[in-house]
Amino acid sequence: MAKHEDLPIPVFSSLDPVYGDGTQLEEARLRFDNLKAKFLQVFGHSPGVFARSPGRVNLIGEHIDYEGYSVLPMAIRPDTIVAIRKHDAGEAEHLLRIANVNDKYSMCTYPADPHQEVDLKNHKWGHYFLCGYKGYYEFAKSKGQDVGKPVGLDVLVDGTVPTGSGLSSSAAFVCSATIAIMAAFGDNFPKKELAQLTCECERHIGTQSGGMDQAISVMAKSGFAELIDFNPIRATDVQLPAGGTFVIAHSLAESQKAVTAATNYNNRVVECRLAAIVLGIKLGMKPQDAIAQVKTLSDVEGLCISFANERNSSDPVLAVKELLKEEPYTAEDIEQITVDNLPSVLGNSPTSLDVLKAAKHFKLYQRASHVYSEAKRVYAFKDAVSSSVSEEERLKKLGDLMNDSHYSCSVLYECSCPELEELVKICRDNGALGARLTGAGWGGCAVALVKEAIVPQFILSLKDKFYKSRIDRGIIDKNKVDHYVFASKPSSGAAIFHF
Ligand code: NG1
Ligand code: MG
Repeated sequence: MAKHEDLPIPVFSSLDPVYGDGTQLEEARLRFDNLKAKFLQVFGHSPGVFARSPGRVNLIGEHIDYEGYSVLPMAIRPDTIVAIRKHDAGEAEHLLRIANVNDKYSMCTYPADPHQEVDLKNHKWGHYFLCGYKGYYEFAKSKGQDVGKPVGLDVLVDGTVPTGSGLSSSAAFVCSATIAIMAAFGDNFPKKELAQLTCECERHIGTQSGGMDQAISVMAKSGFAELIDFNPIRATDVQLPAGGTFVIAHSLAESQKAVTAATNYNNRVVECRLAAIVLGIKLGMKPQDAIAQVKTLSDVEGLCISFANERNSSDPVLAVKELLKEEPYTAEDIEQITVDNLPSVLGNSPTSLDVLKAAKHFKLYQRASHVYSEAKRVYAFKDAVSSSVSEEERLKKLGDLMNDSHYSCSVLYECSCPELEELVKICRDNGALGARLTGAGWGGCAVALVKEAIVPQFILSLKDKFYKSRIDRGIIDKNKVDHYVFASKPSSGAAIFHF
């Protein structure tokens, strides 16, 4: 039997295989009917095909995917649906017209040119579609496929993943866009190739992303979280203990990663890269070799472990503690070690140069300690899920690991914010076995592990202790609070619909 990740994206002619039955199916029907009607109204034609891809919540393994380490997310119900129609070669207009069912997002128009650059200085929501468009052409070309002359595309988008929430609205959009384009061209690729492709697509937006979000959005299976490995991308099913539920709660601080990349997300990617190179040199590599060969902390893990072994330990963090200094490094400090200037060390990539411009110093010790310890927690979490102790003990262990992960994100990686700290504390004070920020952080959501039996009471407590004061202050609408705090079971991955 073919492995799950080798299969193409499933193609359906009805909604129930993805949206199940009951109210969820009813809601999905309304969304698709609305998409069809609005598509006709905006473009004067019906859409040819639809693609959907879900958001995700990361249970553990934060800010380590881009360092090559495995992570453990699950897909959630909120998703993005893209309706698309490819123009015929003869049609006069060669434009990508990207509209949204939500009036907040006005139509974005681009030339139908796969080689255009994404205008990073002028961020627009439609840029995420362009990421998928460029990526599809690059991929098709690399496979030697003849996709003909670029033609116009009409596109209508309906997303229910809250933006800037750490639930990967961006990947849900990039994946559904790429898959819709692929389907409009009559193609279908294996999931693992799409996971890799969509990860590369999203980098066109200017974030030096790892591949977690796209991998889970493309490869998720209903009922399972997935352990995602990289190089090569692979997903292993993880069946969570039945007595626990994950509750997702929004801190209401929006984290606009594409806009703040130079000081937040990409800054951390650069710090990890520099930490890895410095470690490599301290562990005996020649500076020019370390610069050429070391890209991530996982690249020097072997050296760190050998160092630890000589001290009767197997923990790579020991090398970090002994070889890196706790005080932040200045650029000059690092350049003395690398014997080369930082722009050149980082290959003069434009997004890295933006980071260097914005950074005062670099916290190599803290970032490397987080990455190595978080990578271990992912495996400890996976082992705890399948261990033979009682469910009670398993849930407690999972909760403890989530709490440790949050501490590390907050103190060592500094990607939390006051609203998330408040929310995580409220979760723990009201019965959560563990709670942590999820996604990139600096705002967005927390995820809490809660015993199934107390979920309704737990959500009520959060509404009372966190959301009520925000409703009173007019920050959110009373009727929408269920969008900001909800329990979620693992949902299914991307799909194509032809009706
Ligand atoms: P969010 O914040 O959900 O977009 C981001 C990255 C992930 C991962 C996490 C941190 C993108 C598309 N996603 O997720 O790859 O690095 O942060 O663990 O950049
Ligand atoms: Mg994102």
